[in-house]
Amino acid sequence: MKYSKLNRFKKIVILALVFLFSASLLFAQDYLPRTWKTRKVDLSFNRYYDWQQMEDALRKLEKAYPKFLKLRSIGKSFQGREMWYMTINNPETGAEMNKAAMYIDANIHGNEVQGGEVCLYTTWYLMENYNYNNYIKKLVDERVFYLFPSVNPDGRDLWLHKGASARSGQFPYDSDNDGLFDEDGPEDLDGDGEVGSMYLKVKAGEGTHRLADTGDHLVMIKKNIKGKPDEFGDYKYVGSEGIDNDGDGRINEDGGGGYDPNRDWGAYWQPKNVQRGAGDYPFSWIESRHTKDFLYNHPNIAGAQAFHNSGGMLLRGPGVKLHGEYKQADLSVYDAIGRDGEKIIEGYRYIVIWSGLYTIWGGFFDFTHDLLGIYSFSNELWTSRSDLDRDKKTTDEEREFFNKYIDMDNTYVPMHEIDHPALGKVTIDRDKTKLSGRVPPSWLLEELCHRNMAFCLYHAHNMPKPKIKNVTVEKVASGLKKLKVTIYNEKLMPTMSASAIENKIQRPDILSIEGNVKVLAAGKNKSSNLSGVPGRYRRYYLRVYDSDVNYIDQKDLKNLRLTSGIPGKAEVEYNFLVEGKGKVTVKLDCLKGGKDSKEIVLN
Ligand SMILES: [Ca+2]
Ligand SMILES: [Ca+2]
Ligand SMILES: [Ca+2]
Ligand SMILES: [Ca+2]
Ligand SMILES: [Zn+2]
Repeated sequence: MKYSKLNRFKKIVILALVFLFSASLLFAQDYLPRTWKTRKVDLSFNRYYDWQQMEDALRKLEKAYPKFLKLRSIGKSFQGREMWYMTINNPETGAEMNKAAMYIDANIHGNEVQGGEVCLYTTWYLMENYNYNNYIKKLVDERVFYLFPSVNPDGRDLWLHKGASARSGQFPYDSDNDGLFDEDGPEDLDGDGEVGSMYLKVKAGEGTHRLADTGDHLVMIKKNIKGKPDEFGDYKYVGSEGIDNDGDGRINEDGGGGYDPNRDWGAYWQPKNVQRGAGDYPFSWIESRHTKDFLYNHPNIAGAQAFHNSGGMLLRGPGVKLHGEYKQADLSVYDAIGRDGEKIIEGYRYIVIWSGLYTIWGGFFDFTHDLLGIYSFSNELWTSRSDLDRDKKTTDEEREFFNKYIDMDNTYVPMHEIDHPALGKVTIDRDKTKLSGRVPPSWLLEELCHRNMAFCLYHAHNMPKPKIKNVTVEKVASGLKKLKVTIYNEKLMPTMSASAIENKIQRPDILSIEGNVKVLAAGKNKSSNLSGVPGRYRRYYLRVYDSDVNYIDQKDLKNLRLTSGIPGKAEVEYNFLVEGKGKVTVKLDCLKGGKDSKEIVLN
């Protein structure tokens, strides 16, 4: 009896435990959308990551998804930070180099941080949704992604940690031409992670600023305004937060770096008397040299995005007027993606850099488009949401309302006093934290990440993907056969951009015949369906000869060099006159569109 009582007791305990356990499972449910039901890695996207935190988050993802993700470095930044990048590739569907790749980088301007979070979000989102979403699965299976959360990690950390304005990299640079390098940068004297402006209290009339009517910040005094008396200033601006390190009487006149790393690329480059911020020669800075080497070593890259901030723009090249407009075939690709981008990212405009923004000599995409044949965009991330009545104008009232009642004054930095080591009592007024203006409020960061990722995925979705659709055999005479090979590229981008063809900077695609046969002649069928190819550009594909094929005059007809690539949204047909029998493999090898092959047997 005793035994069975104990047994019953045990049963009850076990049942209770089972009940408690399932209840705890129930309570642990996240109630996320279906696709995130099994979220493996919990990351937040309402915050920013410094370089160590970014590395930690990337490692967490790599650990959770080891089959797809590889975190590697392209080398060290000037200050010795590893320049991490994440590769997303499914090895089961082929090697990296056999697929078209999408390159995404961010933060070349050190203070333009949020593109880093977009890269992190993209990695996370693709992985978390791979098993549940066909669009994502196809992209991950058929494409490769290279994500660089910061190509200027020194600038990123300087800005996030110390608040110092860090558009530049941190290679020593004599910004004020006094023979000393980076001798006087800003100091975060009050340790709040911000660099504010310093003011001294002076006699009324001797200042540059006065207390605002609200009493909580300083405003510049107004003078010489018709019908209004001059205002009296009783606060005098003395410089940005910091001390005069070199004792030259000026405060913070030469901080870390001082050049512009996005004026360093070897296309339409100009020296600093023409282009402010340029180095002494193209690729002056170690970070851009690492990036350039990576790009040259990855000719599979067909699409590129370089994130900046701010303004809400989808920028494309050229960076300078002198370049001239892109060729029609390339324009049609940019326009299609750019215009759809305006739908994907609310409030962003598709714009050409030199005409819509400003001239950039030595900018990133004159390099990637002209010298690497990569269709390239650059998004200027974040545009204000303060136009509350949506009349396309933002008034001060709307801005104040947004800040106060929507953002809850989250970006407000109260005016305060410090004891300055040289100046005594100093008022610091920064008005707003650095995490405002050029970056979204934290609660809008995730949306920014999602929409800009969506744009990059759309860009990647449109990368070339030619397939050998058909190989047919026609008997011409005894032992002589005509092979007809049709290749279909369902995507918008051609395997070679018009610019790459013209500049001759890309190895042509190769169509080869392998087997114990001899190819006597080869050519391209004139009736190839080139409906996707703009008229101006068709002459690259069609030449007039008195035959139904354009003969190809190459020494090695078993390895045809398709010097004009395979156009977008088009079907092309190549014919081979072949002598011999047996197994024949037709292989297509495109640098920017992957590889494909088909086997047939000739008898
Ligand atoms: Ca200096
Ligand atoms: Ca400097
Ligand atoms: Ca100084
Ligand atoms: Ca200083
Ligand atoms: Zn920028």
